[in-house]
Amino acid sequence: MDSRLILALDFPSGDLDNILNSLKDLVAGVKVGFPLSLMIGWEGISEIVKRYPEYYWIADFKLADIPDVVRYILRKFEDMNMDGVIIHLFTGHKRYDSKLDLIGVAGMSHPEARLIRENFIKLLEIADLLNIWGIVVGATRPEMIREARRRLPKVRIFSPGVGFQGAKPGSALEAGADFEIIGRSILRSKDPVKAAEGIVKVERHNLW
Ligand code: BMP
Repeated sequence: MDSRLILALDFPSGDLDNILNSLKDLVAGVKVGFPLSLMIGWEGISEIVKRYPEYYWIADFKLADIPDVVRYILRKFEDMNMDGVIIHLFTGHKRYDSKLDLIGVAGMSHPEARLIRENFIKLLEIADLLNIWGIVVGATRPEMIREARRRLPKVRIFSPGVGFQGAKPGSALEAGADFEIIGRSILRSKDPVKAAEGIVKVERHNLW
């Protein structure tokens, strides 16, 4: 699928099946984390992942623990049929033998993420050493996306911070990201499909 939009399914206001059915042609993947897990539980998450295999599913719990614990969690996410998983890089990591695509946090979108920002190059180096599949870099800092792209030409870059947090749709892609992760601008809109259509149109216009 040619969409570069990943839905952050944090705060769904309507029926989950409605949302997931109606966005199939617009959204390439869905990111789930603590908000939805606390809302519908692990069983609920597991069920929607299995019900909608057409999406690329990302487990976003920003793992930052010792390797044995991370390894256990990765196995559980594999059992849930997740496709990708987001881990923190600042804890240092082994190379995990996992079927999941590992996506490391290299930069964050909120202004308070100063420590992470100050160590951005080091985090990119860790990502490189691990030969990691993907990284997260906030869309609110396009210069960081450009730097990540320059240093790691092959890594997949996922970029949150579009819409509600201020970055314009398409701007992260333009800076070199592969996907924009967007939640509230779609889910809090009166018409989520229309909102997603508008975003995809701009993203395509900028890119293709
Ligand atoms: P929204 O489009 O509603 O701002 O959602 C952004 C999503 O991306 C949230 O799920 C948030 O946890 C995640 N995210 C982020 O906003 N900034 C980061 O630096 C890293 C994230 O994972």
